Amino acid sequence: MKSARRVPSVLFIWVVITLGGPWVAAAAAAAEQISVIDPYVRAVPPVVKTTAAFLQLRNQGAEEHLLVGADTPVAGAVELHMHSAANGMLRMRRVPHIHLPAGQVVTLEPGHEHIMLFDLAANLQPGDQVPISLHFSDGSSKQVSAEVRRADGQP
Ligand SMILES: [Cu+2]
Repeated sequence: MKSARRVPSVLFIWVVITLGGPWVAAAAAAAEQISVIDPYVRAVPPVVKTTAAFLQLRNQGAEEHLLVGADTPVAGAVELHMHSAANGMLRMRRVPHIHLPAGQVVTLEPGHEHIMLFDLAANLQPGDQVPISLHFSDGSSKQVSAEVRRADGQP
């Protein structure tokens, strides 16, 4: 198994060396500087085709980055959302990006910012792992695996 895992990294290094230069160096920045803490997706009943993903993003870099989008094979569409109170109602709306200030941890949590998943392809069971790609403003992306959890936080 070890040799099988080595091939992609060798290929990756070859690609970076061969195609490298400023573009690749810049594109790698945000994804490398941002660590993802405790990503999860809220479980919903089978008839419900939308849900949300939550996580914490720690920007260990010296510059602010933006989360500009996400995608996952389990959803037909993905949007970045935030909640806002208007006329006593808690509404959510789409936002173009979420700010990730340098040196800070930004928490996407229920009632605040979240990653909205529409048109779920399959019923997600608690304990399932959902692959999510996070896209940053510098063009880099980070792949995370989010656990499906019940709304009450129990696995
Ligand atoms: Cu939403």
